Amino acid sequence: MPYNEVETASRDDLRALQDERLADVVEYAYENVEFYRDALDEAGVSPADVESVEDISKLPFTTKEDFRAEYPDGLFAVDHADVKRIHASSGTTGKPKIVAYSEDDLGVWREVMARSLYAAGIRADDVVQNAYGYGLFTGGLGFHDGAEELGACVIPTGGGNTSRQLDMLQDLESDVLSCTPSYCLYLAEVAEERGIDPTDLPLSTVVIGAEPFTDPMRKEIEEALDVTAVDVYGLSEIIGPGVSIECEHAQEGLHVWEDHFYPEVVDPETGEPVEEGERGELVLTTLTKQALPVLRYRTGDMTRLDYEKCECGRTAVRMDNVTGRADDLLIVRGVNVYPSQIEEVMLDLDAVAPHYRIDLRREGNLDQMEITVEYHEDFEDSPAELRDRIEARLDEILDVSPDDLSVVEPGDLERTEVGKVKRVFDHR
Ligand code: DLL
Repeated sequence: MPYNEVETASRDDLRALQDERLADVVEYAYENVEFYRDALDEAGVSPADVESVEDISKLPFTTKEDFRAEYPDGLFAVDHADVKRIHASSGTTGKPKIVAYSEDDLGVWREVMARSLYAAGIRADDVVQNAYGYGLFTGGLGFHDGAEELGACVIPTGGGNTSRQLDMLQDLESDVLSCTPSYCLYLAEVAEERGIDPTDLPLSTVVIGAEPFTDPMRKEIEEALDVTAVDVYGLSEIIGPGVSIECEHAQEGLHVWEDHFYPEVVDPETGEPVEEGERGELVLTTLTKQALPVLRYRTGDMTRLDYEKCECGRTAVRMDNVTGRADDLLIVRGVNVYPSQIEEVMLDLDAVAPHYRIDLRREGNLDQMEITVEYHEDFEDSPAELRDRIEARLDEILDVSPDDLSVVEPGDLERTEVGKVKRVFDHR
C-alpha cells in the first residue's frame, strides 16, 4: 500500500484529475497574476482554450529569467497576508528567485515529501537525520516537515559540522540520512579519519538530491556507507524537494507526483515536445499551487519520462536520474562537453576517487581545459600510469582532450561541507 492512494490510481483517472486541475490553474493564474495574464494574451491563448493536458503546449513557457524579472513578488497570486512561508534559491548571478507558499501549499509540500520518504522505504518508527541546509534553501525545511508528517523522528542537524553529525548518527542511531550526494561521501571520509568504519554506522538509507550525480557515484555512496541511496528531486520554483523520488523497490527512475506537478520533456533548443520516451529538458507545471502557480517552467534539467508501470505498483510516470542540465554544456574549442561525461569516465575506474574538478581558461584565443582528479586511497600503483589510463578513456568519449590532466592525492581537492558541490570552474 502506498502512502496516498493516488499513487496507484489508473492512468485514466490520473489524466482526468490533471485535465481538471490544469484548466483550473490556468484560469487561476490568468486571473491573479498580471505576468500570466500578459503572457497568455500575448500568446493569443485564453484560459478557455485549455480544457485538458492535450492543450498544454499552447501555453507559453516560464523561465528563470521571468522569476528574476518579477523579483520579489511579481509572480505571487495571493495577498501578502496569505503568504505563510518564503524560500529563495540563489543562482550564481543576479537576484535570488523568491518563492512563496500559502497554508495549503505548505500542506501539499508536507504531503508530497511524506509520500516521497514513504516510497523510499522510510516509516514512522525511523530516525531521520536531516543534513540538508535549513534556511532559505528548501532542502532543510522541506525534508523536516515531510518526515514529521510521516510521523518519523527528525534530527535537524542541518548542513556542516561533520564531527557532530557523526556523533549524532552513532549516539542516536539514525536510520536515515538526508543530504547531498557529495556530502555523503565527505561524511564517510571524515568517519574514516576519526577511525570509524563508515559501514558500521547505523544508517540503512540515504536520501540524496539537490545536485546531479551519476550511477557510479551512487554506487560509491552505497558501498562507502553500506546503505541504499535513494534519489530525490525537486526545485524551489515548483515547491522544493518532493517533486519526484525513486522507490526503494526498483530504484529505477523517479516517480513524479503528477497529481500536483505536470511534467513534459521538450527539445532544449526548439522548445518543441520530444517524442515519448526521448531525452530533453524537463518542463513542469504546478497543478495545485496557490501562492505561486507556475505554468510550463523550463527547469533546465535533462531527463526522459517512462510511462511503464513500475514493479512497486505506482502508476506515476518515472523520470530518469538528472545527471546534467541543459546549460551545463561546456563548449571547449567549439566542441560540446558535458561534465557528466567526464564524471562517468572517472568513476568507472576503481582507482579514481569520486572527487574531480574541471577548470576552463582562455589563453589568447584558445580555450584550455584542465581536469584534476584524486586517486583512490586504496590505489597503490603509479599515478602516472593511472593518468595515462584516464587520458585514454577520455579520448574515447570526448572529441577534445584536456590540456592538463592531474592526478592528485586523496584529500587534495577541496570538499563541500555546506550547500551544493561545485565542480566546474569556468574562468573564461
Ligand atoms: O535543490 C531542492 C532539493 C533539496 C532537491 C533537497 C532535493 C533535495 P534548488 O536549490 O532550487 O532546489 O535547486 C534545484 O537542483 O533544478 C536541479 O538542477 C538540481 N537538483 C535537485 N535535485 C536533483 C537531483 C533543490 N536529485 C535544482 N539530481 C534542480 C540532480 C538535482 N539534480
